[in-house]
Amino acid sequence: MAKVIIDPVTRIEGHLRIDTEVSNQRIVNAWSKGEMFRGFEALLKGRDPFDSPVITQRICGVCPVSHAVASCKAVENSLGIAIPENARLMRNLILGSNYIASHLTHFYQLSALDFIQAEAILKYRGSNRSLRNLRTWVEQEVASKKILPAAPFLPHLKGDYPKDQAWNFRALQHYLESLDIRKDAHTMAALFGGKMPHTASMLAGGVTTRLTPDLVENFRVRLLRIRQFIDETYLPDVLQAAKLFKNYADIGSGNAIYLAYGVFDEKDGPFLPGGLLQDGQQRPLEPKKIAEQTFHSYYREGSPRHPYQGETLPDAEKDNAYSWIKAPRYAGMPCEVGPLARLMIAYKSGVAPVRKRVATLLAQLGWQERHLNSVLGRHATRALETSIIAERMELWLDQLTLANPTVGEIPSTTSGQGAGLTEAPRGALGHWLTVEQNKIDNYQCIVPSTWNFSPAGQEGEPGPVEAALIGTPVATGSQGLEAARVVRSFDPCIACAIH
Ligand code: NFE
Repeated sequence: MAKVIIDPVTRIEGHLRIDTEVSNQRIVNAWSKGEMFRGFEALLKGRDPFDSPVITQRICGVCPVSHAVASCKAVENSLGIAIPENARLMRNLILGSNYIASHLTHFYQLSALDFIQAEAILKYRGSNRSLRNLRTWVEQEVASKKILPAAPFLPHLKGDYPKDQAWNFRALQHYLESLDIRKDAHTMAALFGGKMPHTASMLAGGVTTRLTPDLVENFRVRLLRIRQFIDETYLPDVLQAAKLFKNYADIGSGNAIYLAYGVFDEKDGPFLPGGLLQDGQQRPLEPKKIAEQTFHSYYREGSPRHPYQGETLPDAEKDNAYSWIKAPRYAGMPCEVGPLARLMIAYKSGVAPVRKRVATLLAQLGWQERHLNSVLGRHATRALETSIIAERMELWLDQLTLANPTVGEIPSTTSGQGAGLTEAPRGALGHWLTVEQNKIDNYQCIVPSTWNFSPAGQEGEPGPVEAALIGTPVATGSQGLEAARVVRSFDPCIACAIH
């Protein structure tokens, strides 16, 4: 049996190695390996709980806002703190801006090169050009329809890239344009968040940014521009990739057990609801069914633990371990989290804008629902969700009341236990916290990429990405491009996964 190993997996965040075994031109076994330990949970012990949104944001520079939201919610839940309406809306707007920046980066800067013939258009070897010069130069070359000489896009894995040069040029141009749009989304998060990538205004009890008309209008102008790019460029590019790579609507299918915690709080519950979707059946979320296993992870082994009882005790020499990522399970099951899971659950729950947009997407691509469970399905639902959330952000912006408070009362409670469940761009994110006399006694995070990139469980059942890799067809002499496409469709962040 041939082994194909990708180490490190590039164009992702963090340190990931993927091992595969190939037989008869199919992947028959796969191992997802988180290659680093960090230890945020250990360093939180003994700290003031109000410091935790500041500290946990540093888990990641890509999704810091979701860590801030989860952490604020965990502290608020443990100490009985209520937040005002304005704070709820501002958190939605900061988080929504972070989703836009994250999803655009994932498609254009991290994944699109899996679907673009970079060699043909980029043979340029000049190393001293700044990105801005490169952009001007690329635009001129695109306009004059010359074959481009260049890099930072090479080398990459060899494979079946499209010969359609119009697509290759256009996608590259959008790669560059998206950098400015992403910057705008980052700025929007900073307007309400104080700064980015790690916000300064989010704390347990609310958001400290002062609401002013110019702040709101500054945000609105950028949002309108971004919405145009999402709907007229990003979404059409993903649809075009789906048309060029039809086979990837059947490749990378996961175990179809979808989990979401719910996100973007509105008055009557989250805009995108939580739940478990298994065998097409939707069930309400029961957080007590969540437990982390460490059978194949480099942590001292014990029985599966709910995060309130969770511990993080590294053991680098452990037999049978192959990853620094723990293995979260829901009622013992590995679950896929992320935009696909969120939209499937919202779709089955009858969330009107989601139902309508998913139905349109399926019709545009001539897909059945089952095609969503694929490499292209993950890209398509991520792009669609970006559009749906950006549209909803206008409503949240209109609901702000400038004269009302943005921070609530902080009670004098000093002990308690609570959870902060939300959704990061990459999926279900939970922080669990126990406070004793104003000090953190235990803090555990279960992060989206921990779910998706988890190693095998107690019975040897593969983690979600491992399961999605098994069965993937590979070309003779493959360097691993097919596996990389499956892996990147989950948008890995291993810095988060091993926190
Ligand atoms: Ni580091 Fe994150 C998101 C969180 S990780 S990017 O989105 O939480 O899976």
